[in-house]
Order: sequence, then C-alpha cells, then structure tokens
Amino acid sequence: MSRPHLLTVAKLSPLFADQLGDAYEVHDRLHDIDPAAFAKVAPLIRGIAGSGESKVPRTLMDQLPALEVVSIMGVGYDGVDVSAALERRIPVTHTPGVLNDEVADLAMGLMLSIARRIPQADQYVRAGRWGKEGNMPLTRKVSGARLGIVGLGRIGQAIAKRAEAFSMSIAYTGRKAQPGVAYTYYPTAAALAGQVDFLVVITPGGPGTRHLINAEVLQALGAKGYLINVARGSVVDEAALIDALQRGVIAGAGLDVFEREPHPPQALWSMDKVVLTPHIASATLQTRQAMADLAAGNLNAHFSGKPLLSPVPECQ
Ligand code: NAP
Ligand code: 8YV
Repeated sequence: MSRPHLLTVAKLSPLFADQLGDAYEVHDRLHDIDPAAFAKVAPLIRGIAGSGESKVPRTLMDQLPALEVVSIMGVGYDGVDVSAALERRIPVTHTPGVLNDEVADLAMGLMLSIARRIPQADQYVRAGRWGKEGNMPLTRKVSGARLGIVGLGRIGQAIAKRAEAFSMSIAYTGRKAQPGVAYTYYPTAAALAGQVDFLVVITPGGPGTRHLINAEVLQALGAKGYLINVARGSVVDEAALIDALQRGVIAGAGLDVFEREPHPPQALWSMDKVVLTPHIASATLQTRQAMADLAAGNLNAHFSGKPLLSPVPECQ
C-alpha cells in the first residue's frame, strides 16, 4: 500500500520529522516553497504536521480535499482554524501534559532572572566590573512574594506547585473560579494584577485572549510589579507593555513569547529591565522528544485506524 502523503507547515524538529520519513511521503512546506509543485500533490495530502506556532488556516485546508488529520507538536494550537477542520470532521491533535514541567521551570527561571538580575550579574562579572566597581546593587526577593497566575490550567498548576515550594502566596484568574482550588480567585486580570508582585501569563493564544494583558492590567500591576509571559505573544499588548516599561509603570518583564516571532521589537532589545528568551519554554531534548513521540503517535494512530492519543478538546 502507498504511504500516506503529509504536508508539513513548519520546519519540524528532527525529533518529529525523522519519525515521519519512513512511514509517510512528506512534502516539507511545499505550499510556501513551490506553489506549482504543491498544486500537483495537494489532492493527495491526507495529513498536516506542524508546531505550536504553525498556521493552518481554512484557505490551506480548502486546497486539500483528501485531508483527514492535523497533528500539532505543541500544546497550543491557536494557529489552526479548528472550526474549519470540524466542519469537515478533520480531527486536530496536540501534545498536552508532556511539557508542563518544562514550561513551569522556565516561568520560575524567568521570575528569578528578572528579579535577581541573573543575566546582568553574569555580565557584571564577565565585564570585570565586580573588581572595579564592587558589589552589584541589591535586588528583589522572590521567595515569599505574591504570585498571580493568569490561566491556572495544566501548566499554570505546575507553576503554582513550584511557587508553593518558594513559599509564595498564590492567586489566579481565568474565565471562572475552579472548584476545589484553594488559591484566591480574581475575576479579571486587572483585579489579580493589583494584588500581586509577579504576574505570570499562561493561557492559550487566539482571539479569546488577545491583549488580555493591556495598559489597565499593567497599571494595576504597578511600579514594583513584574510580568512574565510564557503563553503567546498575542496575549499581551506589546505596545502597551513597552510603554509601561519605558515609563516605569511596571518594574520589569520576563518574556519567552512575542507578538511577531522571531522578530521581537527592537525597543525591548536594549532595555535593562527585561529578560528575553526565544520561545524556549519547552525546548529541552527530553521534553521535545516526548512531544515529538506524541505528535507522531497521533498520526500513526489515525492512519492505523486506532483512537487518537490526544485530540484537542473541540475534537473529543
Ligand atoms: P490549559 O490546561 O488548557 O490551560 C489554559 C488555562 O487558560 C485554563 O486554566 C483556562 O481557564 C485559561 N483560560 C483560557 N481562556 C482564558 C481567557 N479568555 N481568560 C483567562 N483565562 C483563560 O493549557 P496548558 O496546557 O496549561 O497550556 C497553556 C498555553 O501555554 C498553551 O495554549 C500555549 O499557548 C502556551 N504554551 C507556551 C509554551 C512556550 O513555549 N512558551 C509552551 C507550552 C504552552 P478557564 O477555562 O477557567 O478560563
Ligand atoms: C513550542 C509551544 O514552541 O507547546 C506549545 O504550545 O509553544 C511550544 O512548546 C512548539 O510548539 C514546539 O513545536
């Protein structure tokens, strides 16, 4: 039997791509690279493989009459038009759970980095300033501080667990209070921001959360408050954030995600009160392997007629 044809919509991690090579006929980003060649194979494409940042719009799916499944190597799938997929009963899968620890670890790392000025301290030593200028100025304590989590889901809860070990007080916001959760619930991000020292954002992206963190929320967080974003760039109004940082409305920010990746605004590059990482929250060998195995496992399950391992909630 011929191998199913797949279209990749991102430069896939080799950990994922290498698992597809033997079992599938893979057309690597052909729609972007060679539209004429893509037009010829489009009727054969039965699956799409992508990453959490990938775009799978209706216009692409419309060109693929034989499409049966979309597998995303990432828990976020805000780039996929799930409604369009559902109309054609095309299941969409993602990789929830296996990256919770990793993303939570980076959130804590960004919190410690921005408050304790770890990147700046490293530079201070390397530039020989310790010997010449003496000790660095004092920084901000993280243990025991007040943490606010915007989006207490799988990853948000893993962050809370770590924060408990740091003796932090924990509060959260979401669209509703969660039954059985002891942390204090605030109905809006602004109400939460007003009560915390560190505000960590870990919701999905997409239209439902676009610019959830806006000028009003940053104002509420205040001049001693820090913002950490490990969710999606779209969740924070970046122009409002830059303005708030420039005017001292908030103390600083630790950012792993940006509105236009991989091109974060230059205004942030030279700022001393930010720590910037290039969307690396899940990027360890161990976690990316687990994500790749799950993403490939979903395709393999589909094409061997078995139940999908991790369809997105809308497809369950
Ligand atoms: P999850 O378990 O679905 O949790 C998402 C949380 O967000 C839920 O608690 C949900 O609570 C809340 N939420 C959803 N819509 C909201 C809204 N409009 N306003 C406020 N809260 C809202 O997802 P997860 O597995 O923790 O992953 C969360 C997100 O993290 C992913 O979707 C992805 O975008 C991001 N992520 C980023 C990286 C990275 O590399 N930086 C890595 C992995 C994941 P309610 O339903 O109660 O509102
Ligand atoms: C990765 C992510 O950047 O899981 C997500 O939603 O944003 C990240 O884990 C990516 O999707 C890896 O393919």
